[in-house]
Amino acid sequence: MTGQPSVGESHRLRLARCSMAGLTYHVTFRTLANDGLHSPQAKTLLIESLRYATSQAWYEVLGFVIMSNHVHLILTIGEAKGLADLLGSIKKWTARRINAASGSHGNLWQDGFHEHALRTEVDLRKAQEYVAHNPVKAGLTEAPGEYRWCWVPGLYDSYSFEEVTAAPSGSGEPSHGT
Ligand code: NI
Repeated sequence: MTGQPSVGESHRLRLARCSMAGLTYHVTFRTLANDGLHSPQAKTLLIESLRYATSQAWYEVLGFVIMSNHVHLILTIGEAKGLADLLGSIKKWTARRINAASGSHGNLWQDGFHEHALRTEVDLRKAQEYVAHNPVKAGLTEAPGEYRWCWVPGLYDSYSFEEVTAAPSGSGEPSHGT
């Protein structure tokens, strides 16, 4: 057969390549520098990459928080890409864009990432609370849900995904600092 495979066929091929589709993970990845994601611009670029990958149905985002030197991301992966592939794409794209925006060179990210599979609703809820409480533990906000760079659907989503993404693109700091 030439040309495009039928939808059903490509679906089966992808499933065969990636048996992990549909699983949910809590993923953590870190910058080399302690302030690698300090600027609002860097955080915005990271969210843009999450949004792009979501639009491509590579995964569904079930929560994230962007701290100055690391990111927590809860996601259910789709059929097109495995977890390592997905994280590789996000890290590569954001490194290029964030370096370009800040005039930096070299590695933005530490190698690899830490992943934890979430197998039950209870696991998922615990991970979502953990993510949302990161800025509180860091002393950045009083309560979960107040941090500009955190979004957990159904729990702490006073900003829509789109509103979180629509961050100031200039150099202004958000009122709560990092
Ligand atoms: Ni953390």
